[in-house]
Amino acid sequence: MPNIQGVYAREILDSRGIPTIECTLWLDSGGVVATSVPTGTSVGKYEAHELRDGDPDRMAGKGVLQAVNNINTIIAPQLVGKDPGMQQEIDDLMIQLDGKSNKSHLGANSLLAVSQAVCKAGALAQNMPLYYYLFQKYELMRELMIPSCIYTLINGGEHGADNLDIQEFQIIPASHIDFPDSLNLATTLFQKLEEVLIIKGAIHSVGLVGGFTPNLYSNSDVFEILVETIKSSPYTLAQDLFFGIDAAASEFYSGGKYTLRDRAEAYSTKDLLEYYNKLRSLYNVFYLEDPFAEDDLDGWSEVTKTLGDTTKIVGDSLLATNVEKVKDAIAKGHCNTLLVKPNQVGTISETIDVIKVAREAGWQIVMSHRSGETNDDFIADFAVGTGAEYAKFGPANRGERVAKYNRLSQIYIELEQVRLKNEQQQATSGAVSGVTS
Ligand code: 2PG
Ligand code: MG
Repeated sequence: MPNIQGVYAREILDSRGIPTIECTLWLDSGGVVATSVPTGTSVGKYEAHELRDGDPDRMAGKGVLQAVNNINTIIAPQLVGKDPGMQQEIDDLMIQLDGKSNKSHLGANSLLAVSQAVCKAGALAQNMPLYYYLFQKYELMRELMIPSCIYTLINGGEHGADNLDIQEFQIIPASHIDFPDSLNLATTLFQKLEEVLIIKGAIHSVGLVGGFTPNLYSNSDVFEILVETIKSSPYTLAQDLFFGIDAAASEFYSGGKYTLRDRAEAYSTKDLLEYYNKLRSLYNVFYLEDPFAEDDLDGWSEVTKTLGDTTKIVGDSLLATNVEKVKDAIAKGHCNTLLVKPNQVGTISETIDVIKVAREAGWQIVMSHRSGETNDDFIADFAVGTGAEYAKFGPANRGERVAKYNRLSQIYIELEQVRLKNEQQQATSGAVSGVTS
C-alpha cells in the first residue's frame, strides 16, 4: 500500500470571495489528491472553531494563513510515511495535536482540510472511487444510492439581501423520482421561477448559495409564488415535489422572540410553531431545518412532538454535527433528522461517528454543503458513500453548487452501469441454470 509522502496547504478563495484552505497530499506511489474546505455564514455557536487570522490589514481580517501554516509546519511532518487508510489514527493524532475541545488551537478548518485529503488519498491508494471507498470502509448501509436532493430556490436571511427572514426556501422532489428526473425538475422550476419573478417585478438577483433573493412583503408570499411557478410547469405539488425551509431561526431570534416581516408583532415560540403548522397544512412544507433557535429547546421539543410524525425536523445549528449534542437531542426528542456538515466538527472520523449515532436512533441523514463553497465535489461522494437519504447542495445554479450535482450525475451513471451488469449476469446465470436443470 502506498504511504503519504507529503502534505501541503495553501490559502484559496471560496464562492463568497472569502479565504479558505486547499490541501494537497501526495503518495509515495506518485498519486496526488487535492481538496478544499467549505465555510459557513450562519454559523452555529456550537460549531468547532474556524481559525482566521483576524489581521484587519489583510483579507478583511478573514485570512487563513495561520491555519495553513499549522498544516504545513505542525501537521504535515507527522503524517509522512503513514498509510492514508488509517483515517481514524490520523484524525486522532490531529485532535491530539490540537488539544482543545473545539479545535481552537490548530483550527477545525486545518484539521478538516487534512482529514478530507487523507480520505481521498485512501480511496486513491485502493484505486476506488471515493464514494465506493467510503461505502466499503464504513459499511453504513447495504446498497449504494443517490440521495434525494433538497434544492434551495429562494434565499433570505443571512444568505439573502435583507429581503426575507427565512434563509432557504426549498423544493424536494418525491423520493421515487430518480436523480436525472429530479435534476430536470429542479432546473425546470428554477428557470420558470425566474420568469415568474420577472413578471412580478420582484428583484431577482441571487443570494450566497445561488437562490433568487426577491423582495417580497412576507415570507409566506414565497410559497404563493412557488405554487404559481409549479402550476406553470408539468409538475404537481404534493405528488412530484414538496416544500422545505431552512429557517436558520437563530438569526431572527432575540430576547426570546422571533421577528418575521409577516406581522408587526414578534412571534413567541408558540406563535412560531403555529406559523409552521400553517405552512405545513397550506403548502406541504414537510422539511423544517432549524425551525427554532439553537437554545430554544422548548420550541424544538414542541415542534417534534406536534409535527414530527409527518415532517422532518432537522437539526443543523442545534446539533452542530456534534456527537454529544446528537445524543442529547435523541434522548430528549428535540428533532428527528440529522444535518451533517463535516466542518462543524472538523474531522471525517468524528463525522462518521455522529452519523452512526443518528442511524442507530433510526434518524435520517441530510448531507449539506456550506454557503461558502469551492468547486470541490468531496461532499457529493461523502453523501453517497455514507448512505445519506438527502443531500442539500443549494440550487442547480452557480459553479460551486453544480459541481456537486454534476458529480452526483457521474456517480448515478456508474451505479446504473453496475446495476445493469448485475441484471445481465443474473439473467445469464438464470438462463444457464434453466438449460441445465
Ligand atoms: C445552512 C448552510 C448551508 P451556512 O444553514 O444550512 O445552506 O448555511 O453554511 O451559512 O451555515
Ligand atoms: Mg441550516
